[in-house]
Amino acid sequence: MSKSLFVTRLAASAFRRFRSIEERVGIAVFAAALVFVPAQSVFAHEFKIGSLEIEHPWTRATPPGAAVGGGYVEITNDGDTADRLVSATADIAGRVEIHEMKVEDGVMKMAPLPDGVPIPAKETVKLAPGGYHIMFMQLKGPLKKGDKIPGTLTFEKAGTVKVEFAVEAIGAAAPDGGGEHDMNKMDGN
Ligand SMILES: [Cu+2]
Repeated sequence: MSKSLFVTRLAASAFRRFRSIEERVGIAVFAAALVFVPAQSVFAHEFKIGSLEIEHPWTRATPPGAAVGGGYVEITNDGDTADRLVSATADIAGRVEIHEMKVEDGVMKMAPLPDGVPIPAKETVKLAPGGYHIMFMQLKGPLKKGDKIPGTLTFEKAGTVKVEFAVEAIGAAAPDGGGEHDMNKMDGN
């Protein structure tokens, strides 16, 4: 059972036992904290180069023998000039590409982006599962949960910055498993 599903069930059974609004709100806040707090306080890490803020680079653990892995990160451009993520490296990968994943004719397809990912001025661009991502290829060994993978990100204007990719669990939809789907459920959206 996933952590968020467990918390949802915990909250649901608690709701049946506690009647007052105060008690119910208290339980909901407690349950939400269990799901979301660790993603912020324990795992978040960030890097900076020029006017770019590089928020929590992460990747997923891989099973033994896997040849590829995805890299994800959030990049905020505080400057007045557009920039572009043009390449990346990682110690554990023989080759690294910048990719985009999208659905075409109902089929999920992945393609290299030869020009990289645009980072417009005053905007935040998210590399995340299902969209833009960094593709680690020719992996030299399995990515293990809890490890930090040293690497670099190179931007057209800002240059190259050293980063570390935090390895999350296999199948993590987002850092610490707090995926967008879970958030939507919690928000009721
Ligand atoms: Cu890819």
